[in-house]
Amino acid sequence: MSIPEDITDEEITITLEAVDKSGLEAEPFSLDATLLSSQGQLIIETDPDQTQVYVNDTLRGETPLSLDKLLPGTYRIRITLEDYEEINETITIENRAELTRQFVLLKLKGDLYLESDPPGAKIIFQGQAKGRTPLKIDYIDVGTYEIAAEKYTPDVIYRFKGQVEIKKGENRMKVDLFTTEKVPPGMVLIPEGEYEMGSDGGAANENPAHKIHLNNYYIDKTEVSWSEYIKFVREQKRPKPFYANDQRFSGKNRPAVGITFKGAQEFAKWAGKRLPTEAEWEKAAKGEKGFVYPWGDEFSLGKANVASDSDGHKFTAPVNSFPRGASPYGVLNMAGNVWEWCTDYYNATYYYVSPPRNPKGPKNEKRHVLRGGAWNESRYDIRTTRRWSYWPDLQRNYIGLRLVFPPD
Ligand SMILES: [Ca+2]
Repeated sequence: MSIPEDITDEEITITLEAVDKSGLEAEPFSLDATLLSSQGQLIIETDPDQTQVYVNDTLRGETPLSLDKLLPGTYRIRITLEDYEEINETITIENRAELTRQFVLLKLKGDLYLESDPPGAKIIFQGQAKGRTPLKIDYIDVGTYEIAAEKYTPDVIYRFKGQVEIKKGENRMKVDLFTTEKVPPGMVLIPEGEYEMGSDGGAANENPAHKIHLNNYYIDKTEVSWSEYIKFVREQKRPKPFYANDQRFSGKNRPAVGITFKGAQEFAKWAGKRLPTEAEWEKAAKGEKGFVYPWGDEFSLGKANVASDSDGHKFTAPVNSFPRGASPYGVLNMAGNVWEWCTDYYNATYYYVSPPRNPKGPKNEKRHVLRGGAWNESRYDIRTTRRWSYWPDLQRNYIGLRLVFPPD
């Protein structure tokens, strides 16, 4: 008998029967023989799966893949997946071997070179700040990414938002900072960076001193004056605030007082700005060196409006007074004159749990933060780290506000 050469099954069974030719009755007997083919099996698994597997340049399917009935020999295996490094491997299949091979595919990488017009823009790649242009970001998985850029100058904010596709190797992108926002007049840029908030001395609620990183923002150089606030009141047809008619506090260039927290927020919205966070307020007041008073570490009469007539003001002073008491950024009356609303809720121990970047205050408290002291306070209460708080709906003649930009 012959066995066909193209057997493809793993085994075949041949039955042989013997016949006695002598004519005598004899017990027939049979013999079972099993012929095993010499084919092997190769199982290919990959991470990630659904890769395409070529065997000797012929596409055989996607992983996980079982290649059966391979004759013994050497095979060229190529594994491909878009955006991944290709794998090329030679695999030898032995007689009747059952072989499982696993492969990990590596993502293709690219480098991104960024420039911008104007240069010096902060790049935010997938939500993370990466540095300033010109900038190189190394070894990025190929793919499409969100990219944003911003540049703050004293008068204008430049912004960009878009996507970048990273291909293998070198990628170049010129970011056109096409969206511009004009900074409202009378505001000062507080540059992005770290400062020390709070104090290890002072009152318990000022503890501990801790490092805070803030993004760029602008803050009003002066407290909001009656002339600005009355404009808002007229435009919105609101009742005129009580103290606007009180001679002790009235006058176009004096700070608006008796403003509730809600009133302050509504004014801010109308002005296209917002109230500062407590952290923003304090940095603008004390500078990167962390002065006790906006102008330095020593109190001195004549640099702020406090509870003393010898500074020239029994009640509120004009918002542009005391230029010698300006903070390192040139912000006026951060000590004395009026307490200023901050957007944060107040919690005496918040500094122990505050996040290190752009903190926004605790949640679910009742009072809001006030900072800076007022015309009726002592030198202790006008320190840059001094914290106070108030219920949001009360109107007091020693509470006013100043605002920051941009609103979000
Ligand atoms: Ca005074």
